[in-house]
Amino acid sequence: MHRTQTQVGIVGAGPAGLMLSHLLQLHGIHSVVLETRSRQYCEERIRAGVLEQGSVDMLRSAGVASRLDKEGMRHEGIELGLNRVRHRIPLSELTNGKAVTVYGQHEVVKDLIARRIADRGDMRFECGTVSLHAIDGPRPFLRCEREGEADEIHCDYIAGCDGFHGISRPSIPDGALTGYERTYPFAWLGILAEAPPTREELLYMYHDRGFALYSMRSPALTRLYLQCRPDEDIDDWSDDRIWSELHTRLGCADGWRPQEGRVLQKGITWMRSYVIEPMQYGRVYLAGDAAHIVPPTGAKGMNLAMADVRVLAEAMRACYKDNSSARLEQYSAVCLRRVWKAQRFSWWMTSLLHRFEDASPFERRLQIAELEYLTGSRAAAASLAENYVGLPMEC
Ligand code: RFL
Ligand code: PHB
Repeated sequence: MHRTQTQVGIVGAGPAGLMLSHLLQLHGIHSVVLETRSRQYCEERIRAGVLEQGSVDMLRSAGVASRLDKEGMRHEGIELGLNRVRHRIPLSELTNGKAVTVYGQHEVVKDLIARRIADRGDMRFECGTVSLHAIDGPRPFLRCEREGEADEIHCDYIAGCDGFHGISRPSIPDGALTGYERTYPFAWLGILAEAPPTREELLYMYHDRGFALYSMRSPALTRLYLQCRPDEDIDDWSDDRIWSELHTRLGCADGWRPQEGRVLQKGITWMRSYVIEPMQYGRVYLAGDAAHIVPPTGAKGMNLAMADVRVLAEAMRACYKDNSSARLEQYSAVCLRRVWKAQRFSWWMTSLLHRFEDASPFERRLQIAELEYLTGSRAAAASLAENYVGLPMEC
């Protein structure tokens, strides 16, 4: 058995785990990152695409935004579509110049891995089965086991950054935490297409047949989503069927419709809202999807992960450098304030834009009325804009 001593043991090399490890390094705090998947898998997994203003600022001030600044696409507005007509929400105009940046999550992950390697950080991919031990005592440790070989990482703290299906949250004793959950009666079928975007901004479309989203990844790649049943089989969706449905739902009265291209990836994503409280037990601190999931409609998941680790890194700095554990004790309470606001916004955007099969005719009319209010009232649009670009970090 091999034994390593570190200050913070981090489970998971997604945006949360990698960013935390980088921020800790900037504070002179040592960490080890354990990841079950390969580096290539982490760098190629297509997921989120929209960075809030605060996440961009944070990546910049942490010195990991040089490629983001070159390749990221700053968007100063989004479009909402209703009855085949688009309405622009001028995000920047409504938020004193704030904007979002379209830059793939896997690109953020690539940039962070490259920086951790340059800084000689201890990151272990394909590390085998990870388990957490002695988490309610002063000397917790992580164990990873592969082909009979075991490694133990002894640390002061464990950061559970291993996503919704990770091992950190289930390692906490039953009854210690409370989960709040909502599932939605639909999913998203997403594709990545080799087609240059023909709109400058994202288009969120309400349609009688279900929601559709037009997004992008680069000047050559379009990302599109369709609301579908949660039990849908991806094999039932040929590329032709997907494009035909995208044309029906996204096609606008002025003749615009998405440009087709080779489908490079397709998959189905379920929709869930979930929060665990508190986000900490003993010496384990949960961050990102390990502690909360939002439906992707508000584009908040990766941004919340970034906000969590910012609070955690700062709390750990205060602990090691100022000898004060007050911020660490406040970690969960501080994060949850933001998490619940993002939950509210994501739930609201989801409810506003999707087709609910069991909605009564009255409820459908209300949904349309709300969309019309939003696209016709500056006050209503300002609230959407404020949340979409991201609430202030201290919120
Ligand atoms: P991740 O990215 O899931 O990373 C967790 C890492 O932990 C590893 N892992 C383990 N490692 C060791 N031991 C174990 N036992 C482990 N179990 C798991 C995993 O392999 C993985 O590498 O969590 P993190 O870092 O908290 O980041 C969260 C984000 O990934 C997530 O919130 C976003 O992708 C959500 N999301 C969006 N967020 C946005 O901010 N803006 C968006 O536009 C946006 N769009 C989306 C999205 C998520 C989507 N899907 C696929 C769920 C669009 C979609 C379709
Ligand atoms: C994406 O580009 O993947 C994306 C954009 C906006 C969302 C969700 C996903 O709300």
